[in-house]
Amino acid sequence: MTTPALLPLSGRRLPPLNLGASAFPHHRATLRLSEKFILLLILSAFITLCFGAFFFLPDSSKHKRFDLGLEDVLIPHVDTSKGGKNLGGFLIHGQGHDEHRHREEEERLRNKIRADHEKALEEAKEKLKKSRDEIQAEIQTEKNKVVQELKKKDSKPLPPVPLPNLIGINSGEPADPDIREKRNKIKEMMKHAWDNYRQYGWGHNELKPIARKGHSTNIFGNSQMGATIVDALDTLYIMGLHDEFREGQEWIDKNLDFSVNSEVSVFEVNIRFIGGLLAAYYLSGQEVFKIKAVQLAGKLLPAFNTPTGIPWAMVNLKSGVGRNWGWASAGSSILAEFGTLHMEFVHLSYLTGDPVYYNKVMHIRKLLQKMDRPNGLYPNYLNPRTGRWGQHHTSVGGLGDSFYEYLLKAWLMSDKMDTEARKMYDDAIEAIEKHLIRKSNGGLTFIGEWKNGHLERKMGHLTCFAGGMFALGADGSRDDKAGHYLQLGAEIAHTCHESYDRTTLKLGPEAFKFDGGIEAVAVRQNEKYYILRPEVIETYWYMWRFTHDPKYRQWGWEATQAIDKYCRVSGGFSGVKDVYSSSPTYDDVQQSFFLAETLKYLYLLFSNDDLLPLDNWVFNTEAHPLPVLHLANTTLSGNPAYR
Ligand code: DMJ
Repeated sequence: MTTPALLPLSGRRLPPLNLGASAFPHHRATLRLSEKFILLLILSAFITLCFGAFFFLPDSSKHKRFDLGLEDVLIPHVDTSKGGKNLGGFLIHGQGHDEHRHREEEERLRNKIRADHEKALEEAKEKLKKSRDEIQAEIQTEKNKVVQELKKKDSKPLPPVPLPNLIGINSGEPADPDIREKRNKIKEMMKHAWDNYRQYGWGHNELKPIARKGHSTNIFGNSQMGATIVDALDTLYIMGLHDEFREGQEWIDKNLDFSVNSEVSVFEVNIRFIGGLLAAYYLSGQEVFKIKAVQLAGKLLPAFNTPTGIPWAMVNLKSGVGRNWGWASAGSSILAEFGTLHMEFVHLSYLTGDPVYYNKVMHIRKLLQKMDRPNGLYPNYLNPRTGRWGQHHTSVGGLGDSFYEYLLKAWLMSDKMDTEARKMYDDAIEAIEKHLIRKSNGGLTFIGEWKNGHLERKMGHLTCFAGGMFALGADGSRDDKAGHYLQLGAEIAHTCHESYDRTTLKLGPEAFKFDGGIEAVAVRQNEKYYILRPEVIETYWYMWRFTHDPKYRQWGWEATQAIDKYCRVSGGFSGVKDVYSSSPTYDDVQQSFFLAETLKYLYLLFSNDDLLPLDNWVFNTEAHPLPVLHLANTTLSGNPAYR
């Protein structure tokens, strides 16, 4: 594998990014201790044999063998008076040298070998006197020592990597006083959410703002991993809430521990924790975030140990045992989960110089590329044992969404070098447009869901992110259809705004229909909730960045006011169970993505474009900004697109 130097990122020439295995001696397989012990015994038996044989041989043979071993050895020597030839401070032994000195030297070496060997024999005999259990206990102690050593290594600083150009991380103050005021209001909402979490839920994953205590769900496993802290860090940073940021950093430094017996969602932990930690690292430059991200990533790797390399949905952080969700079609992994690792994993390889992360996600991509796709669509379910699709359901909302997003963002994040990802995105979007995107009777463009050859005319709140994605992917689109995709983005933004506007609370339902005269309205009771989700606001923000049409700020402000009016409680912010009811009930959960995404996108919507410019930053699916990597001249193994 070639390892050429990286192109300069900010006018400096960077050191080579050596991604070969030899660059990571600690990653090489080490001999297991029990094997080492057996080898030691065999070796000492062998030495005994040789040594014994040596003493039984006739004297002449001994000298001959010994001389053979020493003849070509250079022994440091400065005395040339007795006929030796001095070559640069070394004497070539055996050319007219002093016979007596030679014999003395031989004798000294013989004695040393004998003493060393007797010691080794004694040790081996002692070991053999011990019971099997005692020997095993000793092996275990040695193993523990190695584990401790590795732990120490883990907390050592990682090799320094030149940072990409980090532009626009603390600006964006709008000149217009009205916009400034709105931005300040959003910052105040962030402070309210954070302060209450700080007071009532600190260290827990999320907050119950009404019960005023910690909250968690199975995606985070059963331990307190401070999901809200990690998810919120970069929002705090860009809002200039530096004291709060420092509090979060301190907690992470002291308390965030991944050696817990806890089964977590690989996808959620990747997008919220690894994404959040990496963004916090890039923004603040604090090493602790990078170190924690890498430690955590190491804990996710066993999830990839499946017959196909498609990871399990869940992994136990301690045992490394993985499995899939019980509800997934025929034991399948989920497209939006195993397909939403690319951005973070490429950054991990970039920062550590270790190709393992990159190789895992490229393996997934290659496997997907080879598979047949019904109607050119990617089904949501893939069995990690057989490598076959599960049910033929396709969605740009739940179960599918961020897979498409990450194809586009892989291309953007590679400084548009990863053309393979762009092609996969273009192909997928063409099939989606053909089979899933329709106009309702009332003229609203919507994205439906494909279920076994049938289009369900229903769109999820989650699907609304696609408006922003189409706009983001417009530039560079196939056949130069930039205008078309920007228009498609605007239409989706409009439809999603309608789904908010047609409710009592002016907040969007979880899913809405376009059927039998129903237009952008939820029908089933269990689809009427709003859980502080970001996708609609996310699309407003992208549309604002690309068009500067004031209606996007206006729509964003409507949503801000509705959230503040109906979701704010004295203990934080809560989701509501029915957006069509004038007296809503709360679900009593302040989701971590409310701080990571919803409030961040709102804040950016009312900031100038020079805060996190899209030419330099790509947001992961949890709104964590990661810098564009200028990898033009870097070989990352396996992907010709990077060469
Ligand atoms: C977030 O965790 C991410 O945006 C994810 O991709 C799906 N949606 C939730 C919030 O709705």
